[in-house]
Amino acid sequence: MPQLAGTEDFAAYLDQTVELDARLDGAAQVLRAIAAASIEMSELISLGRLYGQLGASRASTNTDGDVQKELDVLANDIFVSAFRQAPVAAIVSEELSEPLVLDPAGSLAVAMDPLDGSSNIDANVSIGTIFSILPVLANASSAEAHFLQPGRMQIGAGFVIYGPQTSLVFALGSNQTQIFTLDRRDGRFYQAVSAPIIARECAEYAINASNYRHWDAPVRAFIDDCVQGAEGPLKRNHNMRWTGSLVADAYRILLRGGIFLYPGDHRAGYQDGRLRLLYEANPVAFIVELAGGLATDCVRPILDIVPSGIHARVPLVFGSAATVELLTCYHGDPQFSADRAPLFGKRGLIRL
Ligand code: AFP
Repeated sequence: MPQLAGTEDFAAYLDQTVELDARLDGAAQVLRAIAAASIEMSELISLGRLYGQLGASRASTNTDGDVQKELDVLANDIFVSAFRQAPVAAIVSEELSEPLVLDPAGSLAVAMDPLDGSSNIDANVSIGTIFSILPVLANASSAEAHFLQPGRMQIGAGFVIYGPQTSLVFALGSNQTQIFTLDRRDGRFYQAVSAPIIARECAEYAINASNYRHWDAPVRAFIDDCVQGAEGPLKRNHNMRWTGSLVADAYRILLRGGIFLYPGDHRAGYQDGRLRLLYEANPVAFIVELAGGLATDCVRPILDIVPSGIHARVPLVFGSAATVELLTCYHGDPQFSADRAPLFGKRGLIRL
């Protein structure tokens, strides 16, 4: 059997991290529980239809109003069981309308999307589990109160991506983002990428372009400029990717840069976009910022936003810092055009 590729295994990384900062011990226990549950999830997902109609729709709907898939509900059950092994006081899940109280003496509150991208299950496209770890609030008036903290308060966050590799992408405390990949030969996660740094600029954007007619003018103007390529104000050709799976787009952007946009739009119910602040935008923003990128709601940093509710939606833009800042310029000045931007570099590259 060839030598295992990983240089450091997951347990050793967590032990070292907690040795350096004991306050992260609870969050490390949550991550161990997530890693164990994700192996079970990965095996189920890899069987696809052999396991049954994982992508089959149920009669029930989730908080998104989306019809729940068999695997959505199964994933929720698997991770709820896993969190009972860690000091978790309460859980918020996209699949549960209300917070679920686990151990009232627990020190942590965990928000999760147990299975993101479930519309891709039957398409054999990468899907994922997204999680956010918060400290509980002393004397909280309700289980919900723990979750109405800005994302800047997260102790840890990240996602598991079930794709060609099953990888755990996370950050703990102020430590840089890490990517650990499951080696099925021995059932352990090994460090695959340590502290990825998102390229400051990019020529690749991710957006569901079919919604063009619904976007606000600044988003249309930015995408128009990207589409104009080298002949346009950005003076460089761009590429587009849209996987329909947040974790897949986030993983790609972590490794090769880019900008992801799910803005609010004029469709009924989409004024704040589609993605959820607590268990989609905040976790992604946490690991993106610790990888040198930025995450906003087109204008404000995601991590500074105080949630209005546990299932609140938020417009989400994240990725290469200079490009995210450029998009903010389009929102700041209705007449903004990149080629007239005071910081516009000679070589057509943005100097922000
Ligand atoms: P599902 O979990 O319903 O498949 O939604 C996936 C998602 O929340 C996120 O992963 C994608 O980036 C986004 O929705 C795709 O949204 P559109 O289907 O509107 O493009």
